[in-house]
Amino acid sequence: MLTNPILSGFYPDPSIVRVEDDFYMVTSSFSFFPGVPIFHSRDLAHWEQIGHVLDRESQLSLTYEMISGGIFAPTIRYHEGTYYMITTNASMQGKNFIVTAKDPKGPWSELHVIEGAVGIDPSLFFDDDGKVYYTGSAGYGEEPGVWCSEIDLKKMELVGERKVLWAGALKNAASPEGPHIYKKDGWYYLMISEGGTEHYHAITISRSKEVMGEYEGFEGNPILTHRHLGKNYPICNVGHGDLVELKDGSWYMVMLGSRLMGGYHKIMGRETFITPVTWEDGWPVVSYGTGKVELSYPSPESLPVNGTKEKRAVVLDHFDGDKLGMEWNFLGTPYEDFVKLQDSCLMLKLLKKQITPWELDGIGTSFYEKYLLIGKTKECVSFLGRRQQHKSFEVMVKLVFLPEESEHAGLVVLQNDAHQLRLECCLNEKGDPCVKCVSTKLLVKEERQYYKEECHGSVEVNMTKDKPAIYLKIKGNETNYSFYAGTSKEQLVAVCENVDGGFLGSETAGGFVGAYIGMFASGVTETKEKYAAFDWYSYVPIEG
Ligand code: 6LW
Repeated sequence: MLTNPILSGFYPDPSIVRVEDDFYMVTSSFSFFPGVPIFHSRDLAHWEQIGHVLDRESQLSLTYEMISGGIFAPTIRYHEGTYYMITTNASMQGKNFIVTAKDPKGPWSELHVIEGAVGIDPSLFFDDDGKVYYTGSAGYGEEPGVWCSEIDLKKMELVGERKVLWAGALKNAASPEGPHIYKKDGWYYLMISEGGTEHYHAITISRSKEVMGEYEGFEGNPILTHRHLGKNYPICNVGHGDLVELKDGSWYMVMLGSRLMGGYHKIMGRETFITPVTWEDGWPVVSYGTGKVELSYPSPESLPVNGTKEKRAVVLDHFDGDKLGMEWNFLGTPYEDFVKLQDSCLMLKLLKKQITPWELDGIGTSFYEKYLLIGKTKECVSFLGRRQQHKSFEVMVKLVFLPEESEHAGLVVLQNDAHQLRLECCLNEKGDPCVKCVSTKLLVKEERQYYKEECHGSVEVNMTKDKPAIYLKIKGNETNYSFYAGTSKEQLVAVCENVDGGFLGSETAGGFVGAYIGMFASGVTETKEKYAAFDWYSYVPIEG
């Protein structure tokens, strides 16, 4: 059975390739590090992460100024023994680059920046005559449309003129982007997305006898959208897809979509879904007979069902090894050594920079002004998190930390710097250790942004000074988040229950990412080095 989403949680803009019996898929990663997670499957149902394409500073240099900057939609392709991944780093003046590997597990090469390649969403097409083509979306300030140019992969440079191929199916289509070219039965098919990556997202297609055009749009466009299904339909935003042909000649499409939680709330952001594709009269029919992304499909007949990965596996990390598991992400490139694995604990250094907005500082800054701050600093935030992947889950940690003045450590449900729910260990007004539940929200007044912090509950905790251990637990159920703490794992007390986390959805918070449940630490540590120790972290999926 193919059960959707095939990658739950924040995994947008999927791109897929088949190499003999193996399928590989990559997704966007924005300002999280390492970048571009890569997955493997043999049955299209079970996907196992095999690494990250961008796993070192020389490939990926990011700061935490803008979570939705960084790495946009990647494309993965394979040709004659080499894997190619091409993408945009929005935080590197929007440069488009290629990295290559002989083994998709890595190591991947250093960046080959493609000079003159404007816009986002680059893709590669290998034609039968040995020529290779680059497609991408229009550059900043240009007429919307997708363009194409031949590319020389030995020199890693564009060849000849670039030509606009298609501007989408609708007249004045919004955001024609995410192009991929495929060849089938003597036709070149150009599949793109339009309508913007939110509710009106759609996938459309055109075809041509020549790779550089003229492309003729399909009269039956769009071939996939959920925009007409209403805002109560449980899967929305469907778009940005990539096609794959199986050995037996059947076709599938992977695409992004968002599952709604507790109303029109997209807390987990954009996830990866799959549908079968059939061809009729030379054009694709997506999800034959229903025309929309279903929650499940029969497994492809020609593929062995050999996956083992349990979709609702409990994750319990004791931080015993000397390397972090692949599910963990930093926010920005970890320039400083603020994270270490020591004595079977994850040690997070208390850094001065907090995970809440520091530039807005309650005064107000426009989105654009904030964008200009990208790359201005290399300061890190002390954060390590994994994605929220289920509508209902429980996360628990054991934290060893005795807070002093201005010091905080704990758990955070993070959509971005200004949309968070935190369960944090700190000092209360009396100067005693306590655990607080605090929300950070962004408010917009007269086009200026302000952020607001609110305490939803606080409990005092009696920690022993020599071994100050505390258990923190967050329970999420749709938009309700509940927070618990205690010095004994068996006797946790409620700090506050059923806090409305609807504001964490990307429809309110904006941006391209999805919720993380992370650990963090901050404090003024100019004179001393202090760490918060996380002994273990468990993530228990409950539903969805
Ligand atoms: C991506 C664009 C889009 O580059 O959103 O869904 C942008 N589509 O194609 C960021 O994910």
